[in-house]
Amino acid sequence: MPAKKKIFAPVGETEITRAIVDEFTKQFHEYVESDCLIVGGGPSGLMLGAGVAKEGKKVLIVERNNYLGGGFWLGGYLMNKVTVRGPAQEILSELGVPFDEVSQGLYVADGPHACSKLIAAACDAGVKFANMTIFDDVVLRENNRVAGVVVNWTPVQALPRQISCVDPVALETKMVVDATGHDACVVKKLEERGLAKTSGFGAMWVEQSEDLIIEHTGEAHPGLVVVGMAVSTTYGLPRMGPTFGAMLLSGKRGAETVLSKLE
Ligand code: 48H
Repeated sequence: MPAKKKIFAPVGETEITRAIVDEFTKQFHEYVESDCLIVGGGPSGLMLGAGVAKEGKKVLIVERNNYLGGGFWLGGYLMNKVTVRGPAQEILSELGVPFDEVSQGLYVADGPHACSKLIAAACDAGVKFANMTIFDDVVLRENNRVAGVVVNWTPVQALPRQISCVDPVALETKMVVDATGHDACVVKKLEERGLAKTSGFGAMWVEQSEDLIIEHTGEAHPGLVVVGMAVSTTYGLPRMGPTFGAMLLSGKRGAETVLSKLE
């Protein structure tokens, strides 16, 4: 039954499909080369991306899921209150996330609010995203410098082997960032090739782990910066459990490292 009165612009299916395909292709074409390519769109990757893109650099985040934010939506234990220890509440303030101080130096915010503000900050800074895209391998150049990543569509991985022989594609960049959390996928790929060593994250000890992560955030291999939980996995540092201050500050520290390398 036709509508009595048309409210929406007279645009049909063909134009909608072409808009998606053309705009996606235009962006993908442009971001085949970037200044900084971050693998993983969790809190550390988003913070790093926002910090680098804010300085006018071309930043792409590759994320295997269809959503961004990683573990930041939930605080822990399937409960969506996120905690940070001081001074990380200053970042929540910068992002415009409301929070309460529940005891001296311990701050709590709503996960969805904190996560969506952080995603918005990355988008506002100009970060672009390739989601449903999974890291597969590194591109190596002279002296084994990491010069890009090899990626595929995430669903390809889920296909049975006989029909999943879909070759991946490569994206070149000036700096790669491993922000893949506990998996530390990029560092582990270098380890597979005998170029790095990971130790696996250690047992929980919040009062040590967060400082250690910030201390170890930085270039782990020429062309590769490691941030967030991937730092713990790389260097065998204790885990911190359901608190996110080190993820935010590690992303911020990682952005400074990337910017200094891009100089
Ligand atoms: C593309 C990938 C791939 C891949 C993974 O897990 P995250 O939230 O990571 P961080 O380091 O920013 O934050 C960690 C925090 O959420 C956490 O879990 C804490 C603090 N735990 C403490 C503890 O003691 O356990 O995000 C990583 C992102 C996710 O979105 C993944 O989907 C994505 O990386 N990712 N993307 N290709 N191969 N692997």
